[in-house]
Amino acid sequence: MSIKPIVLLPDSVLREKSAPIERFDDDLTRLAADMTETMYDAPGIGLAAIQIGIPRQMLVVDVSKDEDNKTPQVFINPEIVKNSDEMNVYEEGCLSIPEYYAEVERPAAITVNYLDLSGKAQTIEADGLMATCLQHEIDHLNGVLFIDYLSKLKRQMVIKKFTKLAKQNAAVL
Ligand code: K2U
Ligand code: ZN
Repeated sequence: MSIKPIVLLPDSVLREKSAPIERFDDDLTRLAADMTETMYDAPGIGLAAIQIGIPRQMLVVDVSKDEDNKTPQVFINPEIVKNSDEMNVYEEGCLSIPEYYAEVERPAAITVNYLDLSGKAQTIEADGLMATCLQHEIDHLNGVLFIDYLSKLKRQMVIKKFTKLAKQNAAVL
């Protein structure tokens, strides 16, 4: 297992659409382990493979918040098949857009079909923080970021700020 660098805005990699996973082998298991370790190190409660530069439809989530009882879950080729009419607003952040938070409205409850690490079909009914996190991560697999739900002005401000930061970091290296 190893901790991988997290891709940051404005890297265009974050806008790529991730490909479905078809091979369930040791490499996939290793990728899930690296993603899980990277997520805990950040720290975060979710991570999509694209955030470590790999455009494949895999995400890891752990909303347990219990340091001593970690329950990481792996979702492969996830598909939202049901959304509640009820909506929920949550102040979201993103490991690829560090230290920027904004309120995002999303369906409060969802049903997701996915494959587990052994390739077995699974279904989860999620609400609360799990529903928000899964929607945030599945957005990543489609090249969508939570800032895309903000006003054009706010989104442009955030992109400008992180573009400036990236240029300053490049100048130092
Ligand atoms: O995809 C990511 O960047 C991981 C996010 C997932 C997330 C975003 C918004 C709401 C829920 C989950 C990170 O975990 S951001 C850090 C964080 C931690 C706890 C609650 C909210 C955000
Ligand atoms: Zn994110």
